[in-house]
Amino acid sequence: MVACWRYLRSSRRVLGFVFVASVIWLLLDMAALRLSIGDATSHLMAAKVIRDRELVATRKEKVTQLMDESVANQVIRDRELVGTRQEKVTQLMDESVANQDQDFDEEDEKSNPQPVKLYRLRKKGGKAGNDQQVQPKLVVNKPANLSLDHTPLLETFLVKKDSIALNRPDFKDTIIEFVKTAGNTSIQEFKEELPVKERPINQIEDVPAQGPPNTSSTKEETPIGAMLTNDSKIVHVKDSGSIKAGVHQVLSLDMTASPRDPNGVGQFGQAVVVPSEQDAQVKKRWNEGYFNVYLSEQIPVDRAIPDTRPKICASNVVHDDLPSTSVIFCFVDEVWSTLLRSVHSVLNRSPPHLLKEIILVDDFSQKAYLKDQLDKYMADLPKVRVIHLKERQGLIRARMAGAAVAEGEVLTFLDSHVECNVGWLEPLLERIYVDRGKVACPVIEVISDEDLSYKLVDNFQRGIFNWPLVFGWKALSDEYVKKNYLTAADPIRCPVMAGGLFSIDKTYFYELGAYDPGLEVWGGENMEISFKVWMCGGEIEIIPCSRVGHIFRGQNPYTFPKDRRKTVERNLARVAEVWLDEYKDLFYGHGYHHLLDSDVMDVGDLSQQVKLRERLHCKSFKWYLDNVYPELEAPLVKAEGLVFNQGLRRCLGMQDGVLFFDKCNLTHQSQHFNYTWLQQVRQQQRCLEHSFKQSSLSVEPCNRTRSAQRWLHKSSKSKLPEHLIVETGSKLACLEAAPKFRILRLAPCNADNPFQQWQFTHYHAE
Ligand code: LR7
Ligand code: MN
Repeated sequence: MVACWRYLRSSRRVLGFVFVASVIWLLLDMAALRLSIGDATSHLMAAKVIRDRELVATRKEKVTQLMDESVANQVIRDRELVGTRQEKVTQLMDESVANQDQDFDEEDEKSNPQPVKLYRLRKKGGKAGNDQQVQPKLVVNKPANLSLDHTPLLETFLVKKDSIALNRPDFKDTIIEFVKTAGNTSIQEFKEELPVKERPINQIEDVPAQGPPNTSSTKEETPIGAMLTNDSKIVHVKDSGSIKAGVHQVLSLDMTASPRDPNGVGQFGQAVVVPSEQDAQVKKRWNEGYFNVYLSEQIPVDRAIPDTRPKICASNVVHDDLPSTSVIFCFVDEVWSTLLRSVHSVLNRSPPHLLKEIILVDDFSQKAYLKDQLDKYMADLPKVRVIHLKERQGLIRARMAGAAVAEGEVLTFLDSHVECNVGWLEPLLERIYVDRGKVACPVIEVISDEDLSYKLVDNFQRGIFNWPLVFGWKALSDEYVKKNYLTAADPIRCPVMAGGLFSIDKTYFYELGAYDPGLEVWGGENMEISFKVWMCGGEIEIIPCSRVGHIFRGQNPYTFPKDRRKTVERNLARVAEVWLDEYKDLFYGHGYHHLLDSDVMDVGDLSQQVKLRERLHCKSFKWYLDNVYPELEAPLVKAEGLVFNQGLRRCLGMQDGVLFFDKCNLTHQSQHFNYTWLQQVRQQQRCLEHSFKQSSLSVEPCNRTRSAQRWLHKSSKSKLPEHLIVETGSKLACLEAAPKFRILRLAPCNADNPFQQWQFTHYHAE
């Protein structure tokens, strides 16, 4: 028993030992296992971290990319909205500011008969009130409706607006001092040009003693936008505050506000009826300009005209450091009085600091008064330069001659029989300042060719074209105006411009390759520049707050070196060839087939223009139609689908150049044809051709210049709309399915023969 006990004891010990040992082993094992697991995990973790980091990085990239895009889009939207918001804010302010302004004026007048109200825009870092440090550039007597007040509400808006101005790299140093003298509305002095330095932007400071309340201290960092963080929190994007653009209410300068001769003929733009006994004189001089030249000569060259701007325009704000402009008038044999009235209207109603010069380009006029007499007259006017071209260049190259010598930052082209209205210039320059890719056009108002009255035109008109590239005006629909909350002052995007009156950044004009110098004399250049601007990244806008009157007349009062019609058509064909891609068929198809005949028309070398379009990476004409002018009907073909013969009740087919008839089946590509704008019956690159002489038909490679491939069908001019007709001289023949042999042939046209009647599946246009 004892032995057994001993044995057990010893075996118990052993067991105990074994147990303890295995526990220790187990523990060690677990530790080792844990170590190896930990090891593996850390490897895995490391890999995961790397992957995660990569993921985060790409996500971050994507997020920032998206954010960038959305910010960029926001900036674009903001730019569009600026005008709208600006008007809305100023509209709201309108009354209160006007009242304030009035109060201020009255107070000023009582206490200070001398210039009293100083409002100064300073260089960043300039000290308020330290007048010695600031050299005045321009002293302007404040016109009655010019508010220089600086209200907190306006300030809030300004901060928002600054965010847009930040994009402009080339802010120029501008120090403008406005001095208000009660009752006097003219420009007092043009003191001194300050050297223009490169610097970020102006800071607004007010002169505390007599100036408007200093709002800069109360100005808070107003959010200019908001973004969502990853955890959906809103973060305000704030203006850095370091860069502030100065703005002012648009200058309504008008030197003719109290005209020299208020009783002058046609004064204030009023209609004049010439007494009937002077009819003969009116008639005699009419053809000099194809308007009432006799009456024009009696109207003061600096007459006043009514301020036709929408009411809200006068209180709009624009930047202080707008670019300067060279105004370019090209003319050939322009009437003396209208040319002078054009020039004076610019001098009298443009802020002098923005008007770099007026360039008159005489396109080899034949009238004697446009030589020495003109030079002498203009020599007495400030800033006017006259260039006499040595030979007739035509309007397009004359404009380029003017641009070549222009020194302003912006080119402003005007016809030579216009009258610029109050406040016309700043709104145009403002748009270019906001975005140098914008081409800004004024609203073109009407100066009557008969009574020379200045007529207000409707708002919301935009420049459009119809085929074959015919310019026209079309009002935006009420629905569109309402839907987009358009105010009467909002810029209107135009598919095309009228051509004669617009401002464009000078460097941008040259980046676009200016005008196609191959365009002759007159016409089509408005289409060229419009397509070029839109397709190569710019925009064309009408600015309703800028208004310029233009004498519209029935005929051109100058000669065309070649036939007028042919000149214009050739210019348009150049434009179509360079810019219209496959849509040029619509141009030629709408009555200009003859332009395809190289014997009749030589459009000249287009290689430079084509290269330019490639170099600028301009978008397609399809893009232009989809994005800029979607309202235009522009189906690429007139009709398409199956070609059904009424008599045979079968469809035309074509396979390997062989024509046949078959049961109609839309799924058979061999039965699909197009009826093109060039009147071809076409399947891919093959066209149905006729030989009139031999009364035969064949299938040939399509060639848009071949009249043998033209078939008249569904034409409003034709008495046989269902027929496919060929015309040779005065003879007609019709396409017929010969019932017996089911073949195609040409036969004398017969209105009642169903075998000569054809129907395409879809008609897109007549
Ligand atoms: O060989 C010429 N050389 C010139 O300098 C032929 C003309 N010109 C001058 C001419 O003296 C005038 O000042 O060019 C200017 C324009 O000629 P207009 O006034 O005879 O043209 P328009 O007003 O009948 O025609 C419009 O279309 C033209 C197409 O080439 C030009 O783009 C014009 O500038 C343009 N006018 C306008 O856009 C004003 C509004 C008319 C509308 C709609
Ligand atoms: Mn004109």
